[in-house]
Amino acid sequence: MPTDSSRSPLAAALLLPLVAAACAHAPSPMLPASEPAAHLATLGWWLIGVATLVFLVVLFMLLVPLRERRHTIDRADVAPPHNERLILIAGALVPAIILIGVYIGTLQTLNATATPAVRPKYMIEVTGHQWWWEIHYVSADSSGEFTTANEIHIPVGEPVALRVASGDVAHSFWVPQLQGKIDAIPGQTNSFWIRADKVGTYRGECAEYCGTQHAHMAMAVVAEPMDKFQEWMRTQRAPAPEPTDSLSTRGLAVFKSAPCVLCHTIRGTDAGGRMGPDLTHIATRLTLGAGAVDNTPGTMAGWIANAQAFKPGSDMPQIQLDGKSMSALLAYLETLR
Ligand code: HEC
Ligand SMILES: [Cu+2]
Repeated sequence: MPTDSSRSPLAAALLLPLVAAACAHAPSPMLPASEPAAHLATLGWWLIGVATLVFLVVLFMLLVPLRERRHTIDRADVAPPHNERLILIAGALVPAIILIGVYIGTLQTLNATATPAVRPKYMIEVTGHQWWWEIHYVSADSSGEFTTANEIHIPVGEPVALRVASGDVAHSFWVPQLQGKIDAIPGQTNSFWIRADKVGTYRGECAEYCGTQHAHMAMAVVAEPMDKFQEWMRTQRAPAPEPTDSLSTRGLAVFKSAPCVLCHTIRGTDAGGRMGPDLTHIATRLTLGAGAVDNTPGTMAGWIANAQAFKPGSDMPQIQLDGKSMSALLAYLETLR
C-alpha cells in the first residue's frame, strides 16, 4: 500500500492535466493576446497560486493531528489542546494579510485595464440581442457609419472604444483573450475598450445567461493590420452590390417578396427590417447565427430553410420556399460581399 507521502504527488499529477486542459485552448483568458488580458491572466495565476497554497496548508494542518498518536483521547478530564497565539496568527492575521494582498492586486489590475493609454480612434456600438450581436461602427460623419452583426474587425495594436448596450435582456460582452467582461444592460450604455496585440481571430461569448440560445451567442473579433482593416471598413460601409446576372436578380426579387424584409436590412435595397442582423455583406461573414455554424453556401441554404434546426428557439423563423426561388435567393445572398 502506498504511503501518504507517495500518494500526494500522485494526486497532484492527476489534477494537473485537468487544470491545464481548462487553460490550454483558445479562447482561454489564460492565453492573453493583449496587454489588459495579460494583466488579468497574471492576476488569475496569482489567485490560483495563493488559493492552492492556502488549501495545501489547511489540508496539512488537518492531517497532522490525525496522524498523531492520540493516547490522551480516553482521558476525558484532559481539555483539548489549544494555543491562543496560533489561533490568532493562523486564524486572523495570516488570512487578513492574504485578503488585503489579493484586494490590492485586484485594484491594481482593475486600474491597469480600465482605460487605454492612448485615446481610441475608433468607436463601436455593440448591442446584445437574443441571441446575436448588433455591431455598429460610429463615425464623425454619418456617411462613415455602418452596421453589421456578430463580427468585429479591429486594427491590431490599436485600442478601440466600445459602447455596450442591450436591446432586450441582460447580456455580457466577453472576448477572453482580449479583455475582461462588460455587462450589456437594458436601458444603460456601458463604456469599454478592447485591443489585440497579435493578428488573429478571437472568439467572444455572451457571458450572462440570457435565455434558450445563450450558448449560441458568440462573436468573432478579427484583428488585422491597419490597411486590411480599412479595406474591410470600406467594403462594409458600401451599400450592397447590384445583382448583375438574371439568377441573382431573381434572388433579390425573392428576398423582397418573402418575409425576410420585415426583419432584415440590405442597404441599397428597400429592405429595412431591424429585428434581425443586417445582411448587406452577409457573404463576407465567418459564421451564421452568431457562431452557430460556419458560413458556407450549404449552411446558408440549411439556415434559411430551417434555422430552427441549427438554433432551436431563435427568432429566425422557418421559411418555405420552392426549390427555384431558394436557389435564386442563395445566388443573390452569395453576391453580398
Ligand atoms: C421574423 C423575423 C425574421 C424573418 C422573417 C427572417 N429572419 Fe433571418 N434572422 C432573424 C433573426 C432574429 C436572426 C438572428 C438569429 C440568431 O442568430 O439567433 C436571423 C438570422 C439570419 C441570418 C444569419 C445572419 C448572421 O449574421 O448570422 C441570415 C443569413 C438570415 N437570417 C436570412 C434570412 C432570409 C434570407 C430570410 C427570408 C427568406 C429571413 N432571414 C427571414 C429574423 C428573421
Ligand atoms: Cu447570453
